[in-house]
Amino acid sequence: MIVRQLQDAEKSDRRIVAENWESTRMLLKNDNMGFSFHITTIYANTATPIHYKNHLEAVYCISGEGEIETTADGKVYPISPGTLYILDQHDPHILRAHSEIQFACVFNPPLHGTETHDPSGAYPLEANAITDA
Ligand code: 9YT
Repeated sequence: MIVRQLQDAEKSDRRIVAENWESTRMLLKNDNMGFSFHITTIYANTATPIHYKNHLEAVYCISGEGEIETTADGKVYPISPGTLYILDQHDPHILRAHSEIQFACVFNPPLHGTETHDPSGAYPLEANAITDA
């Protein structure tokens, strides 16, 4: 059994800060659960191109407003509290935040911990691991 508190994780190297977002990775590959779990904040008035070629991801909106555009077909889906979007096709997309958005995200395979987007908007499969001290 493992118990972690977001407020503690935010003060550790589990918190990763990028240009348009920050994310606290509360559960990672080295927990051996087969997925990773993150609480992610997308900064207001940003647009982020993302393409998780190596990962499947489900994203649940806790708070905030925005939209997601799937790049292949130009479809736009609104995001509001209660929305879950599921990238089951490794869909390339643009994530737009109209206000600050808080998401809960699950990745399969799990992230190691320190990944940030590469220029194509993907995460590599191998990266440095965060380990609990
Ligand atoms: C919304 C979204 O795609 N979140 C991905 C997870 C987050 N950017 C992270 O932990 O890297």
